[in-house]
Amino acid sequence: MASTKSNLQIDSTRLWNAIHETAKFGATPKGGVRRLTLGAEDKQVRDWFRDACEAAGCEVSVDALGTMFAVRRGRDMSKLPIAIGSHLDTQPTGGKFDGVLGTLAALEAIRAMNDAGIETEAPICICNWTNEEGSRFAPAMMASAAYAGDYTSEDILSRKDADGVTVASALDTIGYRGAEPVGARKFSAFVELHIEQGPLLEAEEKIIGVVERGQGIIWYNGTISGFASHAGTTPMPLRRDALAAFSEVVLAVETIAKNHGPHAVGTIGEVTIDNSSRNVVAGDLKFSAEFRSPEAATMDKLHAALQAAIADIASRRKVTINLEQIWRKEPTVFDPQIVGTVEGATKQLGYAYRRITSGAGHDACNLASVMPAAMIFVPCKDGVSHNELEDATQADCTAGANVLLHTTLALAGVVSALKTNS
Ligand code: HGY
Ligand code: MN
Ligand code: MN
Repeated sequence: MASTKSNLQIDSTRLWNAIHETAKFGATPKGGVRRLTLGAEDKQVRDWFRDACEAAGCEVSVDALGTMFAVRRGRDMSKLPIAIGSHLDTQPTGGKFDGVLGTLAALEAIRAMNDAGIETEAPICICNWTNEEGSRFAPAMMASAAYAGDYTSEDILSRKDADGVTVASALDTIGYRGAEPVGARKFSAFVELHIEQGPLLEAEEKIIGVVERGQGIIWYNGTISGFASHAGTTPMPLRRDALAAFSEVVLAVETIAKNHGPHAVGTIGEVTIDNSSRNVVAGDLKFSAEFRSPEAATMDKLHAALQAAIADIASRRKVTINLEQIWRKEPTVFDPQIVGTVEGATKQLGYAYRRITSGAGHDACNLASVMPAAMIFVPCKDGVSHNELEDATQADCTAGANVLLHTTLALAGVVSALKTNS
């Protein structure tokens, strides 16, 4: 098997240009990206991605949930492909790098292999997983969760957004509801490059994060029913104020997470007051909540503490609070062998690195339950993500893509390399 010299590098400018070219699809005035899954902007970037993969000699197919697979042939097509990639959908006020870096770095790795005339033993498959963000349709990492068998395709296709649009009809609208059954396509491993979305690498001046684990996540949908009444005539002691009760729930989630630190986190990111009016005591509202922790046992404690807090708030305030757990993703332990391959590629390339746990959820966390998987992190500015200020440097993105390239070559095996960058 031929070896590739560690000086084989991706084309940094080409990757950087691709990242900024795709940022046009859903560009926001503040320099971010709003590209909700299965919307018009997602179709634009999907079309761009398909054309780019085909131009790089890949065969592109789409599964029943719209996930895109671009296969570069290997010498032995009987071998399962090495899968690399991430997602191209973003948060409503997302950035240019979350998901995009990993997907376009996978494309760039293929382009670099083409430039170097590299033939690999096993095929390689770039993946663009549908709806990683979970913002428009729950849960997050939706398509990779279905691929891993956590949900049926029928269940996911029936999921609705806030306007009542189903996943199925959104896929049909953008023309990305493929015929391929979800999970039919098998891989021998999956590796995902992603920005850290946290502050550690930047603070420690590390270029690469070799990701060993991922936090567990619990998602809830909640409702609070009090009693709508006149803001001017309802005495304070007689109120059954859903919004005041909700404010205690928000602080309870924050306090519970702080009490189970140092790694546990808790967030309430959404609330909708039914028929809100400035001079009506709120009667009914809906909200979402989530907890995360690297330990399953801590997740159980977070869950129990929230149940107790909810019961206390409801009885004191004479409101009804319903909390439905809609998703629980157990903590991820990535495959030690693949993690070692990532670490080996990082050392070979000479980048400063540390091992790290992912605070964010990723498609690789779902795939890790059905195949060997691992992740590569690079820093993002001030650790900021899920914000239009999200930013990363070209040098760090290039380093991450080089580690992805060499990890992929190590896993796929190199049959021949016509030339490497001298
Ligand atoms: O929620 C997450 O951790 C991911 O960014 N969707
Ligand atoms: Mn992401
Ligand atoms: Mn994200």
